[in-house]
Amino acid sequence: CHLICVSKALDDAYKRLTQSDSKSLLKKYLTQEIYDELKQKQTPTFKSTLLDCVQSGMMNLDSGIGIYAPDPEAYSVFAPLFDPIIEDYHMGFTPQNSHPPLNWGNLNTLVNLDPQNKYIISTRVRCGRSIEGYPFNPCMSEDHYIEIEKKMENIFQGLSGELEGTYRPLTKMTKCEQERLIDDHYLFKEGDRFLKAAKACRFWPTGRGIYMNKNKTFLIWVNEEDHLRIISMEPGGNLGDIYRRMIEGVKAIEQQVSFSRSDRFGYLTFCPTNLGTTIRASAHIKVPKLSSDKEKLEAVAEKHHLQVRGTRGEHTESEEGVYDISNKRRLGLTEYEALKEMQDGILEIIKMEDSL
Ligand code: ADP
Ligand code: CIR
Repeated sequence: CHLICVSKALDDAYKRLTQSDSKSLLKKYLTQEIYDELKQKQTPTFKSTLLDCVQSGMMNLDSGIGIYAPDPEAYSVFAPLFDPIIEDYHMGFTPQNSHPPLNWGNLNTLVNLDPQNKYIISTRVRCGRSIEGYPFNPCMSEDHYIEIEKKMENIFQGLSGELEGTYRPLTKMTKCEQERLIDDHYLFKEGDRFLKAAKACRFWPTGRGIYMNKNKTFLIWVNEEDHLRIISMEPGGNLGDIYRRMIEGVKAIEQQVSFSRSDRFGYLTFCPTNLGTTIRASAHIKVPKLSSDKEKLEAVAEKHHLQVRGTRGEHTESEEGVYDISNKRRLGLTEYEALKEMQDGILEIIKMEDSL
């Protein structure tokens, strides 16, 4: 009965998608042939269906991607759909490719992107990690959320030096405190409709929270889109130092807990855009001349494999001319190469702005 209901809901949603003018990668790659091949399939352990993968993109026709993996097995069971989407987003990572081993690289080659503090307001590097033995959001029980949070609270108590800080669970924060932290770009927002439709916000706010060091330059998000988001950020453009701090954090956590990693996809994440290195290195940057024409900014960014987001993150608009510009691909290249791609592109953008 469950499968018949799923099948009907899926058929209806697929029809709406095909008739829409959605620009998502989901619409581009979910052909009738692939749809027919996958619509009866389920993952072996968690019994996730095609509907579980695509419901966010089908409910939000303005999605850029439109698909999430409800559990790690979904990447292989629904490979005929995930593979072309992954290849498109990560620019040529084909089913024959494998993600390289972890390589943080030589940090001394990463520079201050804006030593005169003319353009860059702040820089942030984040990575995502899933904890081995747990599924992704849509398949997690309330106990899973509580267990992961408890495990992390214990680990946080052992962080020292620059990483030393405090864990704040959402359940013990006022709305006002949360809003303040969101406005200041530290905390994840609540009620993301893309995540909600993907069933990633169940039992909210249970198990969700943020760890922050004293000066809020090192942060860890717990149980938002991924089990962990490990973040380093500070004002200015000192990319090398910001990256170094994130690496220290990752290494400290890794001593206490195992992360899910696959030979083909590297570190596993809920959204296929984050697979591999999972790294997004971003600058909050003001380039008024270059961005006087948004299309021109987008074109320059694309040429350098960068992505432009708004001031409050993905799916938001630019405020007061501030853009969030980051590396787009994270899979099929090393951690260092992802950082270098961001550095080279941002330096080029600054050079262009200077010359205008
Ligand atoms: P993610 O980086 O986790 O993919 P978002 O695009 O939603 O997700 O961004 C999360 C938050 O991080 C948002 O508040 C965003 O404004 C903030 N942010 C991203 N890059 C920077 C930066 N360079 N400086 C300050 N805040 C940033
Ligand atoms: C979309 O398709 O636009 C959303 N599902 C977000 C996709 C990529 N972002 C992400 O992983 N945070």
